[in-house]
Amino acid sequence: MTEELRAVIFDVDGTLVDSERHGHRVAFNRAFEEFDLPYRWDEELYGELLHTTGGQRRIEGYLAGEGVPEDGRTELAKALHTRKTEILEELVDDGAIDLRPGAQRLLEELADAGVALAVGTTGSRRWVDRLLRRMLPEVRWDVVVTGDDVTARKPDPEVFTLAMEKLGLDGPAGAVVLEDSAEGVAAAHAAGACCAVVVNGYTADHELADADLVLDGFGAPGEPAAVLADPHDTGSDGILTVDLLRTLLQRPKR
Ligand code: XBP
Ligand code: MG
Repeated sequence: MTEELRAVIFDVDGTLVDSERHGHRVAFNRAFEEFDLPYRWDEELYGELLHTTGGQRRIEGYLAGEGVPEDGRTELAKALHTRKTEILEELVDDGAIDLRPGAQRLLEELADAGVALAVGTTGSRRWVDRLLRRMLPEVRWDVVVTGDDVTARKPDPEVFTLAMEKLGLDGPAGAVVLEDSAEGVAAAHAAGACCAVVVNGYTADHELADADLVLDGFGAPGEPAAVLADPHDTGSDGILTVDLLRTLLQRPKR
């Protein structure tokens, strides 16, 4: 049976935008500084910390590793994360975060093709809404699910299951998830969805053997992305298009 492509669910951090190195990481460090804490996350350390999804969880796990006593640790992580979120909003307003090349092209093509557009991120609602409004003002999102809307973060599937439910899909068969990380692929597959990956500098070495397609970007005519894995033999030329996502959806069931 041919599956119809009904919706694409986009991860935000690392997928739609290059937000981690010069956005979130900087905001976490400024919050530490303002709280007179000695912690600073350099680019390399931050790559390891990214495996803990969700900013508050990331801080709390780090504080535990630094020997901060359990009593008061959650409260400190919460306060740091609240301030970090405010700082990130300022960075968004200052234009410190870039869209990934080709993301906007694909969004426009999908909208023209009548495919529903959704966001599924573990990031916080406040900055996500602000970033989408500022950086993609033309895009009409059908559904936006953030970390504030779920009880468990990726690799738990809840964010994608909820997005598909809100999209009104009667199952994952008509949806493709676009992700950048191993945690994202695990979440998408646990939700039963097809998952294509556009890796970035932080996720190029992630374990992505389960992904349905791996490119190192969205690609553009004349500037294709590198095809790093094409397990379903789509014959991708390195440009993520609506047709490629439709082809991917016809993959054999796992
Ligand atoms: C992104 C995250 C987020 C951001 C920080 O994961 O884990 O926590 O790094 O945002 P994904 P918050 O791209 O898999 O959704 O501080 O708002 O959590
Ligand atoms: Mg991501």
